[in-house]
Amino acid sequence: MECYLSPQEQLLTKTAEGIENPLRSQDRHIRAFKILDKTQNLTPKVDVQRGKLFTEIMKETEGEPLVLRWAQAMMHVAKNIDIYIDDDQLLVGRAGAQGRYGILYPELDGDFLDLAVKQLTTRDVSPFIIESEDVDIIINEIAPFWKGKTFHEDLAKALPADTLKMTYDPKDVMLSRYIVNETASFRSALQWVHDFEKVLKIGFKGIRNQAQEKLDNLDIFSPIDNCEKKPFLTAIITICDAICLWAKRHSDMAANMAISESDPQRKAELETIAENCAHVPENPARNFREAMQSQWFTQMFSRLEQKTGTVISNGRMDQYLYPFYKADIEAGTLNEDQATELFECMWVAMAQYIDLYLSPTGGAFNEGYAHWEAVTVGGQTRDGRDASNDLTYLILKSKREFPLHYPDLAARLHARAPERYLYEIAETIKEGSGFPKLINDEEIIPLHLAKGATFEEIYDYAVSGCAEVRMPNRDTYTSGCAYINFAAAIEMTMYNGRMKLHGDEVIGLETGDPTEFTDWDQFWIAYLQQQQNLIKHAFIQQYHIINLRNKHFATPLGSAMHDLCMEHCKDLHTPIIEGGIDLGYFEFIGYGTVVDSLSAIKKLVFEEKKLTMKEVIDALKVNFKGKKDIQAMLKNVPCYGNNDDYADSIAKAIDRSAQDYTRNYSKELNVHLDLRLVPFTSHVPFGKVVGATPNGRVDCFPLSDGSSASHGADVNGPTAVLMSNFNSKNYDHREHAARLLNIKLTPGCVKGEEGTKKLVAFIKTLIDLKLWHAQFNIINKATLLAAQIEPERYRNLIVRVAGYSAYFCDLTKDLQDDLIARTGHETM
Ligand code: 8X3
Repeated sequence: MECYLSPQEQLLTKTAEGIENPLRSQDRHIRAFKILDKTQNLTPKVDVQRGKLFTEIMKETEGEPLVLRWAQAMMHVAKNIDIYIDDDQLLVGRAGAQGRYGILYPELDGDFLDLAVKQLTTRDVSPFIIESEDVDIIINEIAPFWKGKTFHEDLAKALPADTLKMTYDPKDVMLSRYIVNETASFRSALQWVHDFEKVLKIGFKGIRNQAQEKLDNLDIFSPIDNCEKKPFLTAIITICDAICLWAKRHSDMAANMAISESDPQRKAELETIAENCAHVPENPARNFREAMQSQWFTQMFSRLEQKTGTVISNGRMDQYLYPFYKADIEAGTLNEDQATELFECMWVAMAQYIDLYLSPTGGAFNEGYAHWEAVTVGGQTRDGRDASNDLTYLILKSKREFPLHYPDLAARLHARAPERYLYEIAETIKEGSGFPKLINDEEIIPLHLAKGATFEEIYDYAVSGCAEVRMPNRDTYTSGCAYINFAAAIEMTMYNGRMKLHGDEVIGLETGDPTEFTDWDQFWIAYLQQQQNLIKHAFIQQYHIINLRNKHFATPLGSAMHDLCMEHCKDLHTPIIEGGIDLGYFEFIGYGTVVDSLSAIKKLVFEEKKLTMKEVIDALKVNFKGKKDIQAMLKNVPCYGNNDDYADSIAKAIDRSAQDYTRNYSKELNVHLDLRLVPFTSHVPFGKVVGATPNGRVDCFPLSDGSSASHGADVNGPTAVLMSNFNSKNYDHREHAARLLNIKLTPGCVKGEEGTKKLVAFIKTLIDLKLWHAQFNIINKATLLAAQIEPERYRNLIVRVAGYSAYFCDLTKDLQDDLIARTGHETM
């Protein structure tokens, strides 16, 4: 059979044959390709400077208000960190060394530093290079200060024993159990989008002036004003000065380089860089180039300030940059190609910052050097009109033409999205590297209105993470959330509170010996009790995380850009900020695995009585060895992902029960702690701790991901997958958030104009069904298998992983196999 290749596959094939990509020589792309060629395949380096400089001030300032210490530390960083102006680059500002690099945030989980310096260079997941003198700095100057002071250690101490044993190995809290997995200790906040528009409009000078005015008007007799507001406002002034100083250092450097530059073109570029960096981000941007530079400085200084999940997202770039773009185009000072070149300079700079995880668990959650600074395009304006514009299309085009896994492009969808927009999205998806991901206004807007947002705020949302969204001046920071292994709840139901991996240790609830259950209801109730118990421990974790968080983290830069923080003089890490909405989550991992397992038990054991419970358990215990007939029967039941009401109604009931829990208990934590189905790559390590499951899945195999079907279980085509997602949602509840949906199609399935039309129709169905998110891998299985055998030839193959894309060859074999095992639909 003919194997039709996606444009990405065609390009890889041609490159391997020595045929050059013609786009490389086009004016708008030459520069970015040059930078990319120099950096793309480098193993990332650890840069210790941020960790070292930050620690120096933290040592000196113990006892002072945290927000002030943080701002002082950032001033120290701004003054002393090495700065760079890379060859060919038009945008400047790096958080670390040249090439691909990661930086240290020892305040989070620096207790892993000793381990990390030993393992980083050789670990399977996302290895890093680290120089021996930097190892010395870590061991002698950074790690000793943080011992006993990190957030991770404090959290482990705070957790009650029964929650601890779900979270970490009680004997060694460095080891995660992957049952109820906290993620807060490897990110100080989940993810974020700054109000970049504010920076472009008033500059940090404007924000500083606001803080100064407030400071001047404090009540000198008020203890709150003295003890809380004064340090906060002083920190805001310090951080505004720090970022401006850092930018000015770049300006001086560019001006000096220009003096000695002999190439007239580069000399002029350096002079422009010097001029731009002298003006922004301190002042309002005067043109498109300055707006891009201002945004990029803000983004990178924010990276230096702290680890905000893996993501400081770029927000709605096609909206806040558009006035600058339009004015420059009309004035004739910018053309489309120059704007494209600037965007691509940003994309290649973005790709060089790698989110470095010290803890092995953090690494396992984020395979493939994951980070995904989403750029949001499209959607609706603040007053509900279609928002697409020339920049929307320019960014989509850059994504089709420039082969890179950054930025993580997110396209907002809505019921009145123009045909051209949907068509260009479909064409971009067909390119095959997983962009853009689709985010649906029709689900997100009403849901956030129900959670308290105004129309104006939520119409202006931006994508912040894999699939999450933020309202930059209404949302408040959200802690990293708990990832719950619900396939473990199935095991606990099968083994009366125990898990195969942990032998006789009672980990869950002793809900009874299932071989004694006489009807489905007994089994179902036992499962729900296990599910509820795991959620309970997630909420207990979250309680402690919320209470500990602002003792460990402050974000003066993030707070400076947030209206509510500035109004109330409170750091963004404050648990409750008046007027804010704290949208937190707990994560359901293994949805498809659980639904199909329950479906198999219900049908085969209790309804059709083709198997006894003992036969199922015996087969699971031996990992189906010699029991292939039973495994086949277990797989051959109604499964989630096929628009089959039998399975989908189980899925809906599980979803409802989890939402009922949060409906009852979120309020007392003052956050919306909602049900979410977004796994990153956690379904792989979570699978490793779960033995064979009643859906026929073997020991340690990855769980199903997000709200996708189990591997190979979806046999009725991709629209049936959408329908199962729709069927299983409880639209009368508001206690849910993102569902990440991976769809894998063969390139032949969407071939040609006909294929584009089919894909547009598919997207329209998704909008109609009010599904939150979907993303695509358009690839042949043969390509993935070939890339495993000949990685050098496929070094630049990009695949959609979780809420991000990555180089296939940067993934572990387990994750590669997981991607290969997902159903690749051949027809739509
Ligand atoms: C990606 C996953 O947990 O950072 O969005 O939100 S998380």
